[in-house]
Amino acid sequence: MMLKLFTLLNLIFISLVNVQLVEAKIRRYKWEVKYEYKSPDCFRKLVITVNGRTPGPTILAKENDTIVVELKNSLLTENVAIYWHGIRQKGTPWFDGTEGVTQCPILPGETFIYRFVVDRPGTYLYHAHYGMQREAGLYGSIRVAPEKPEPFSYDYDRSIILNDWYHKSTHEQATGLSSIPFQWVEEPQSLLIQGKGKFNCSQLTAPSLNVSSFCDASKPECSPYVLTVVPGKTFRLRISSLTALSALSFQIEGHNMTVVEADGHYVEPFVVQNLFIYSGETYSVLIKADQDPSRNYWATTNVVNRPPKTPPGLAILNYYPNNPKRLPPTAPPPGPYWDDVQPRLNQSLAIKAHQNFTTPPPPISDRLILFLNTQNLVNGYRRWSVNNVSFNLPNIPYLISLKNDLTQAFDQTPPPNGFNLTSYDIYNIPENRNGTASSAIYRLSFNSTVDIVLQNAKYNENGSTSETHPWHLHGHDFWVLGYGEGKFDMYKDPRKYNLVNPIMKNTVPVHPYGWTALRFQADNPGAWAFHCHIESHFYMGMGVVFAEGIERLGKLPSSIMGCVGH
Ligand SMILES: *[C@@H]1O[C@H](CO)[C@@H](O)[C@H](O)[C@H]1NC(C)=O
Ligand SMILES: *[C@@H]1O[C@H](CO)[C@@H](O)[C@H](O)[C@H]1NC(C)=O
Ligand SMILES: *[C@@H]1O[C@H](CO)[C@@H](O)[C@H](O)[C@H]1NC(C)=O
Ligand SMILES: *[C@@H]1O[C@H](CO)[C@@H](O)[C@H](O)[C@H]1NC(C)=O
Ligand SMILES: *[C@@H]1O[C@H](CO)[C@@H](O)[C@H](O)[C@H]1NC(C)=O
Ligand SMILES: *[C@@H]1O[C@H](CO)[C@@H](O)[C@H](O)[C@H]1NC(C)=O
Ligand SMILES: *[C@@H]1O[C@H](CO)[C@@H](O)[C@H](O)[C@H]1NC(C)=O
Ligand SMILES: *[C@@H]1O[C@H](CO)[C@@H](O)[C@H](O)[C@H]1NC(C)=O
Ligand SMILES: *[C@@H]1O[C@H](CO)[C@@H](O)[C@H](O)[C@H]1NC(C)=O
Ligand SMILES: *[C@@H]1O[C@H](CO)[C@@H](O)[C@H](O)[C@H]1NC(C)=O
Ligand SMILES: *[C@@H]1O[C@H](CO)[C@@H](O)[C@H](O)[C@H]1NC(C)=O
Ligand SMILES: [Cu+2]
Repeated sequence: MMLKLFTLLNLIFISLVNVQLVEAKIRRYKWEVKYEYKSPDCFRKLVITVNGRTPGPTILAKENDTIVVELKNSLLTENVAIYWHGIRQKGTPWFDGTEGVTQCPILPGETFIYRFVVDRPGTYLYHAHYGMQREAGLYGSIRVAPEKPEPFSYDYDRSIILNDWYHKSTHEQATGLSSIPFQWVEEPQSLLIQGKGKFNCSQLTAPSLNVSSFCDASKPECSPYVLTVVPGKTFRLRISSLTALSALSFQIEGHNMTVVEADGHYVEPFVVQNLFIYSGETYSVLIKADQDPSRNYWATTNVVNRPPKTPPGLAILNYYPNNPKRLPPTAPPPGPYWDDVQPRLNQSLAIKAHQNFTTPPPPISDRLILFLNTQNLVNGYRRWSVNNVSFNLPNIPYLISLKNDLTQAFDQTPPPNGFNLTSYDIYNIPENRNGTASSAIYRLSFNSTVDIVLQNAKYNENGSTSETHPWHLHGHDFWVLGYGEGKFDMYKDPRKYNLVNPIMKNTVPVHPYGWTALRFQADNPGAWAFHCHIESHFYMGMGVVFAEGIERLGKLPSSIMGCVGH
């Protein structure tokens, strides 16, 4: 009875919160970031929390509100920076939160104030952007309510972040990735749904270990996430992924999902049983609670693209007023076959801008940049590269060195604008795998229209497939002009671009042995990272930086310059 009452109150409370959103214009948050022992998947380890929680608090705002986050770094011996994923930071490029690109790190004990406008409705995220801290647990949701009516309706609104989870610390992982011999992070131990998973503690038995002291499946903390629905009602689920590595599918037993939003843009609705989702993406789906209300159902997430060694993540879709803890009577539905690229490509192709919310791209672009994704050896270290160049962050953040003409701060040679694909075999790795590393950046003419084509290839001698890379752009949304299989043909393929109703996104997958074409307007003065959203890949150099319109920027706030000598 108590549980039922609690659930009902919870539903009422959420409705009240939604109503309250209408008035305030400045939303202030005081956050303290620190390490704490937590057991998100029953295994106890040090995680980074925001105000004691992981995922951190959800930011609820209305279109054009100003968000002010006063962030105290209580990590004791570690820097931090928080990135506002999907927020374009028009006029405030210094509050993007990307350490090394837009700001100096926030030192232990320091308080830093982020202040920015959420100028579009939609589903966004925040997460650490320093080292590999994101996967230590520093992440959460941003939900921006619209001023205008949306092209769909629903009764309740929920945010669910999917994640994968490692038991090793990020420091141990980073050390392995930057060692000779290279030590890969391997597959994650668990999948988390809204911060909750279940690792099988029995796998840890060893005579000398008291496993229950650090892995305890009976902890309420790692009970499955419960999504309570009211029969007959329609729920908007804002599903996002912040995985460190995994590409995921998400499904709800017995319920189809209608996709209505992607990365803050309304989608021409389409129905899926499995939603494929890559790290850095956000979607809204609608589900109707129209199944047998006398039982509960599974919500599951599975690894795709890599041979799954991680068990599925499980949550419970609870039909009110059933007991939310009652397990569904059926076995969780299996995920799609991990190595089947076709349905994933199909989903990518199915995502189009909603007919009433279409902003067509400029018909032609001013510049085409081709990025070939490869794994290289740089002085014997294994690195990810584009066009044979692996990215190194400089000591002084680009925004500061660009604004102050500190030409010594990073490599001034322009990086390669493309790669000769004619002579490159994407299905084999080259005999000479050596590459170089550089901190050079791409300077874009202000307000020019830029096309990017990302080309995938086989990545190492053991990989049977090439890997899906979700590329994420800071400071802009891009139009997704097309996806293709095989090698991009610079003369033929652009004729097939969708220039009519392409979706705009900030994160997009590049499928195995395929290419993805994007277009964006370089209209946001600042320095912006564009990188693979897989945590270890970006750490290994899979990214670039674009700079545009720096001369249009006013004085930079001194708060971002803590690492620069005066
Ligand atoms: C929010 O701000 C943007 C950019 O200034 C503007 O285009 C938009 O119309 C504003 N929205 C509302 C509801 O005022
Ligand atoms: C799209 O716009 C048309 C014309 O204004 C309107 O009739 C229709 O209801 C709209 N569709 C949706 C789904 O909002
Ligand atoms: C947990 O692991 C143990 C030991 O490997 C195994 O016997 C058991 O079947 C596993 N349980 C589940 C639910 O997978
Ligand atoms: C194992 O750890 C649990 C939980 O910390 C504790 O209650 C129990 O006494 C320990 N058992 C032994 C044999 O040390
Ligand atoms: C889900 O969609 C599939 C394919 O369109 C359809 O066969 C199935 O009946 C639908 N299931 C429900 C519960 O609506
Ligand atoms: C993918 O889409 C194509 C064309 O629409 C269709 O023929 C095919 O059956 C789809 N494949 C899958 C696996 O969904
Ligand atoms: C690749 O670089 C290594 C040094 O890291 C060097 O020993 C080797 O000769 C290079 N290979 C080729 C083919 O240039
Ligand atoms: C690309 O490589 C091909 C084959 O090696 C060569 O014929 C062509 O001239 C190269 N193109 C450019 C622009 O260098
Ligand atoms: C990549 O760069 C390395 C080092 O400069 C060079 O040896 C190699 O030939 C380049 N590879 C390709 C495919 O251009
Ligand atoms: C950028 O270019 C577009 C046309 O492509 C124009 O409408 C817009 O005013 C320009 N913006 C700025 C800030 O110059
Ligand atoms: C490929 O596999 C072999 C044998 O397992 C291993 O020694 C080697 O390091 C692997 N190479 C890469 C690039 O993963
Ligand atoms: Cu990647």
